Amino acid sequence: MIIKKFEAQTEKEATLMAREELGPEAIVMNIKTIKPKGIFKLFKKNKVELTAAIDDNVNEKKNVPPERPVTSDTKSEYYRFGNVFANTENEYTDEAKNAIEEKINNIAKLLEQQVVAKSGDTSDVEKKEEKTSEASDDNTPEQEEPGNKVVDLIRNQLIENELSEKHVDAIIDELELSNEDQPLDNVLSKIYQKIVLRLGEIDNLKSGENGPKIVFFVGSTGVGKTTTMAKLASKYKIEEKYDIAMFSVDTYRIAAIDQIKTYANIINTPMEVVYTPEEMKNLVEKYKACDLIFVDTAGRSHKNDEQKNDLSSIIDAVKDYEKEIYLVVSATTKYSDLKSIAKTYGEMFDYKLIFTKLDETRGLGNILNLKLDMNKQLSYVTWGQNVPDDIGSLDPQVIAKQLLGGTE
Ligand SMILES: Nc1nc2c(ncn2[C@@H]2O[C@H](COP(=O)(O)OP(=O)(O)OP(=O)(O)O)[C@@H](O)[C@H]2O)c(=O)[nH]1
Ligand SMILES: [Mg+2]
Repeated sequence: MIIKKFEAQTEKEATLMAREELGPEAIVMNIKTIKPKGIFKLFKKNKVELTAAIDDNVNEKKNVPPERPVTSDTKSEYYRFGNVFANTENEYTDEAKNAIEEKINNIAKLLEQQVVAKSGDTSDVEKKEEKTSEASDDNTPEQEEPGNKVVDLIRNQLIENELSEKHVDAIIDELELSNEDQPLDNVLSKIYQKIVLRLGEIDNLKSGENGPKIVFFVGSTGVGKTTTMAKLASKYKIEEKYDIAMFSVDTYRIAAIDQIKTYANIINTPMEVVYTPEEMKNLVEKYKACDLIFVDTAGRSHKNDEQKNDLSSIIDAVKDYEKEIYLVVSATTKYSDLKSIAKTYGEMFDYKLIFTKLDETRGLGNILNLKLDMNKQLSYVTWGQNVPDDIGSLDPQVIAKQLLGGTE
């Protein structure tokens, strides 16, 4: 996208100038009246400054990441963003083109808002106008400040979506852009790719190779551990036809056991309550013919040492088996808490991250923040209370697009 300002005596004249230079496709983004400044201002007429933009269609198609399969969850809110940069034979699909256009429109709208907001900021504007009028008194042409409006805009967008400034700046620095305005598509697709790469590989849960795999769901109270486990258990039992068992070590509350019993009954799968590490060992032995054994744990405060020790001893009891530990965190939790939770659990064992409640927040930057700060693999995301529908593998392309301002 090329963004240019045109100054003329009238709006019509400025529009004609923009059309002549940028062509009939140019979009008018902002028009403002410039009052003359300086000692001769009484003798001067108001001017009109028109900001126009045009998409220059410079797409760096070669840099576009390879096509990824779209998951079967296309009907859900989360996947409504589509596979934006999917391309076949280096050509954008219609869907991709529309999505890019939509994104550019959104960012163009944002830009427009910023231009309008800036014109309300009188101190800045006056300083600039003073400079302009001095310059025009001298008959020297106005010098545009060098800089990357597009990069600034994308930077703001990422920070607004709660990606830490240090990560945003690291991504932008890696682009090694010159200090000149860049085509929007070009910068967007480069930043998009950097984000996708940083989100990393996403593995789906697999069964054990030699015997059952034991899958633990751990995390703070109320983040969605039981619901997430029920979603995955249903998918693996019904869609993948796996042999599964469900355990609950959430013995703090009777209601928790009932909750998991209900899910186990619906999907017709065995369910056991585990009270001690010894029982854990014996029950895993009992269900060793299963592909997956899902283990729900009590929500616990990561600050409570006794609860942490209970959990560690349950996990230790089955150390000879293949296992996967999912730390379930809510995307709505503030970042300092997320980091402290992730750190505490990291001191006990290695884990993969599941982010829940994506439907309750717009700022998904914490997903990437946590991934980068903790160096833990991302896995699933959930976006609602429906079992088993509202879950899917995290799609880095979808998250990257949302971080860059993809619309809902
Ligand atoms: N909006 C939304 N709600 C969710 C999501 N996942 C779970 N919930 C809801 O969050 C609440 C808590 O879910 P649980 O699965 O019981 O959470 P938990 O981590 O097992 O809770 P404790 O066992 O008490 O620690 C329930 O009302 C769920 O329906 C989600 O992705 N989005
Ligand atoms: Mg629970």
